[in-house]
Amino acid sequence: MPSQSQKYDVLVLGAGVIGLSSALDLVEAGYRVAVAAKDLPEDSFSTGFASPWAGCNWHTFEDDGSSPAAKRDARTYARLAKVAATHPHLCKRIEFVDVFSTRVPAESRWNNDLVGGICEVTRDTYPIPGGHPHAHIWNSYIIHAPKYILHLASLLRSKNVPIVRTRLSSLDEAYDIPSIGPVSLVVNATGLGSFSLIGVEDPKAHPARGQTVLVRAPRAKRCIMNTESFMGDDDAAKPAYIIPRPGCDEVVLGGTYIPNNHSSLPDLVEADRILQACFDLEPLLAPQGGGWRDIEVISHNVGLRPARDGGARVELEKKVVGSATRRVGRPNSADKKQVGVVHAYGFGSAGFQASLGAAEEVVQLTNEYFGKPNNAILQGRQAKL
Ligand code: FAD
Ligand code: FLA
Repeated sequence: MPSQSQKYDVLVLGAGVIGLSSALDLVEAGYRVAVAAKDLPEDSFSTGFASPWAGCNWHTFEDDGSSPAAKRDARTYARLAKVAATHPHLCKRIEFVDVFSTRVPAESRWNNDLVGGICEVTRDTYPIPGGHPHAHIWNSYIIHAPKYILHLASLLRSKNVPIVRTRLSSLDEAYDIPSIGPVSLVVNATGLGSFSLIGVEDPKAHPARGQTVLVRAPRAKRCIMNTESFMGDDDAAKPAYIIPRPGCDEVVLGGTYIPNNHSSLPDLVEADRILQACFDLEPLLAPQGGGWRDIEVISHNVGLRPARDGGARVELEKKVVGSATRRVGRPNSADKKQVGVVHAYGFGSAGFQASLGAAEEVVQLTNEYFGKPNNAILQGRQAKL
């Protein structure tokens, strides 16, 4: 059970979509939570974290519906219905078109039932974007990523959860941050930070560079995805995707997925390739009668996805902290303390679409650490987003 002598039960390290969603579900489950991070949701232009740069949609990349990642995606899809109903400027269910060069049976996709059915069409019977031979038409969610994380932060603050700015060099420091005080459980939601955070230093964690072009295109209303080669190594067919943002006339055009590339500098040749490929899929991106060069560009952006070989790490680790928490000028009060860490990082391309499912797992692992039953989740209690 949490200690009553401490002000907070759990410190969530990281204020991207995973840390914030987890913090909200933890509060709802009755925990006293604080959040600390070097990049905060207000830092909408910081390339120090991934969340503000997401497209952002729910478009699962899982093949197997029974995988932990697919389960997270499924829970998030279910919960996004409520977000869309209450905050349509942050999240909206719209038409998605996935284009393919070869037939992909709709019934082979695990999310067919979850999303209310995927309709398989061919170009003989349907005007498929870009003239591709095959497509799936279905409905899913788009999210305004930078506004959504601000919304999560504002919900947390309204529940008196402090969100403090700090950059830690070691995980052990998180157990006694000066403005927060001692905690015995830390949620490690540091994304790419888990590669270099002392005490985690996960060699499987790496960046996957994603370049996008943010444009103004009030006529483009559908999410169109040509992601056959996404995350693959087929250079011939580079991915292109069009993701409108809810509540405004902005559209995110993508994109690239380049593992182990740390550069946040946009490549303008790549930007032209994205604009052309997206215009081929959706001529409504340009003003009436215009070509791809007439698309109104707002900004060229790069975000580094927190990828991880083998997928996201969501697990409880028990450990002892002590000597590494000792910092120059600070008393050595935390020597040899038994603590826990719930890791929740490495979500790559899927942090938003996995976020609410991942948050539920974080609560379950937190309950496990504190020896509490997991009935809060079973009874369907989650943060009201
Ligand atoms: P981050 O957002 O990176 O947050 C990490 C947090 O940890 C930050 O607050 C950071 O400051 C903090 N931190 C790190 N190290 C330290 C430290 N040492 N000390 C203190 N704090 C630290 N996902 C989708 O689901 N759908 C999409 O359509 C989608 N599109 C994308 C498009 C692009 C171009 C990109 C780049 C990403 C996209 N993603 C999408 C992926 C998504 O953005 C990420 O998976 C998600 O943002 C990861 O969230 P996170 O909270 O794990 O990490
Ligand atoms: N998840 C998004 C990305 O990572 C995509 O770029 F759906 F757009 F692919």
